[in-house]
Amino acid sequence: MLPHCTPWPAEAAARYRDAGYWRGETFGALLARLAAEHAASVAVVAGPSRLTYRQLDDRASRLAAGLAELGVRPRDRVIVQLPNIPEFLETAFALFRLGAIPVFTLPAHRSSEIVHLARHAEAVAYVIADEHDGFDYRVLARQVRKEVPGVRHVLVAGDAQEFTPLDTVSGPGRAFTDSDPSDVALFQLSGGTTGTPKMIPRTHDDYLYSVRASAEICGLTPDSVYLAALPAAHNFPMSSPGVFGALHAGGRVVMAPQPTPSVAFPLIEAERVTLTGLVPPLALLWMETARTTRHDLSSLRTLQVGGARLSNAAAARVRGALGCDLQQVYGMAEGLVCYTRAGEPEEFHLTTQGRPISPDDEIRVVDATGADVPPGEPGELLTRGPYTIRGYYRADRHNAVAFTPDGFYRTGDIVSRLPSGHIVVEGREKDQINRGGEKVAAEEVENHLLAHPAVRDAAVVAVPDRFLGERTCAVVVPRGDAPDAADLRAFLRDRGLAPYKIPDRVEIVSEFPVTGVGKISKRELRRALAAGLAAPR
Ligand code: AMP
Ligand code: DBH
Repeated sequence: MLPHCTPWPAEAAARYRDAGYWRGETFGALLARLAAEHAASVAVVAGPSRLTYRQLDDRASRLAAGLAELGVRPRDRVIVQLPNIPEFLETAFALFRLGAIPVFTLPAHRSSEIVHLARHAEAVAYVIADEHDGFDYRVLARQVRKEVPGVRHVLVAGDAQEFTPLDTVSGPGRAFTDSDPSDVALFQLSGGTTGTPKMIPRTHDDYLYSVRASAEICGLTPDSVYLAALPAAHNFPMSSPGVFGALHAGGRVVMAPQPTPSVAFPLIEAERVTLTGLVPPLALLWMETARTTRHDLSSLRTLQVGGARLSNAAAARVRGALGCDLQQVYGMAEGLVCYTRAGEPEEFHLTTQGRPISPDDEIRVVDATGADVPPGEPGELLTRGPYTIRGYYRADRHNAVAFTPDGFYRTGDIVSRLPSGHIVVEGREKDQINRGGEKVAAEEVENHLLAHPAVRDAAVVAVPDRFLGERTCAVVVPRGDAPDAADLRAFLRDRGLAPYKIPDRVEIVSEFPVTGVGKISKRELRRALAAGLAAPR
């Protein structure tokens, strides 16, 4: 395995192979097999572009050859920051074929995240779109190149300006040595709880298992049409079953450049989409818009909702509003994914976040001392299994707290488990805000705030929100004159923080409530905010 990653113990790896979970196939080999089996079927629809499996395979091969000519080698890390455009899958599979390792970042990430990741990953290349959603990624690329000179190549889908146009990176198709299936295929990012985003190494064996099993659980076939509405780089639309799951089944992927009803609904109608996945706030928006839409959504069989807790009330409305089944999905880029499944009583779909993919997903629900709680009681979910990582990349210190000594990942989620094995997400104890599925690590934003000259101390907490579930509130103790909210937000934007991490609300206080040992009490702070912050000042 790539250095600075934590392999599974040999005993566990042998068990996962024996059980048939890890099959020794790589993503590069997968596409070649699919191209042989489904050559003339349409694999991807994105904008005006329609690619068959054979064309996708061919483009990936030529792009891989072009990247090799540029000097990108197996195991080199490449930052991929692409929206849902055809180049997304071409680039992903070109890197897999070459054996280089994509680091999938979100279109919303900015210099703060990308510079850190490029450095931490020692990336040699950065793949972007020219513009998306009003943002010019070439400006970002200039800054990344300046701050991380190791990034030798910037490849641009669209107008490249001084950089390399992605469509000129091409070489004659040739054979590549297949990667080791037990090695890292790609990096996902964690929403995390720490000052900097953590990189999640996923191997061909483990990720492909989660993709294949997800496609089976979701009943995907060559007739399935999956709409990628959320950014395809995110673990949910990538693998649960997502774009890779749809391809694995020989189905069709439709890439929506935006997840809004005005973009997605016409695509559902035109392409007869059967499955898509959304975060709860988008599911609410779709249900609202569907009432008056003139678009025919009747092809949609299942709406998956995940990333944040869907309220039971909203869950109950999905079938009536969209005329399809609801499937709840509770997952994490670190591994474990739970689904409600077709054929289960309706109640499970409406009130639980599903049960794990694998019979070999080990689940513990524990109290603060690490002891198992009685069945049905809430506690923190710990998990270990055939597609859950044993460590973040180059993060020894954090790994020592994020994993138990025997290799369980501490999710930081508070759940209860039903006798059926279904999991209900009750809350969270990690220091993170789940802003409608977008995860914000409090510490990361706090560190940026602390860099402001007028900020003495800062705490970022969640405040309840009807639409997003939670929003972020930055509570600040000033040094002298209090900075105003607009100034603080502009300061964070200038530091290159992703827009979804910019605090929705800013409150100034003279001091923080503290716990018995003198730490900031976020619990008290949340309570005070709910009470209008009249309390401890
Ligand atoms: P990440 O580790 O950044 O991939 O984010 C995964 C986290 O998202 C989980 O640990 C949960 O906190 C949250 N999450 C994902 N799906 C759901 C869901 N269906 N309900 C509640 N929380 C969820
Ligand atoms: O929130 C997530 O990270 C998530 C949600 C649903 C996920 O990674 C997944 C499914 O695979």
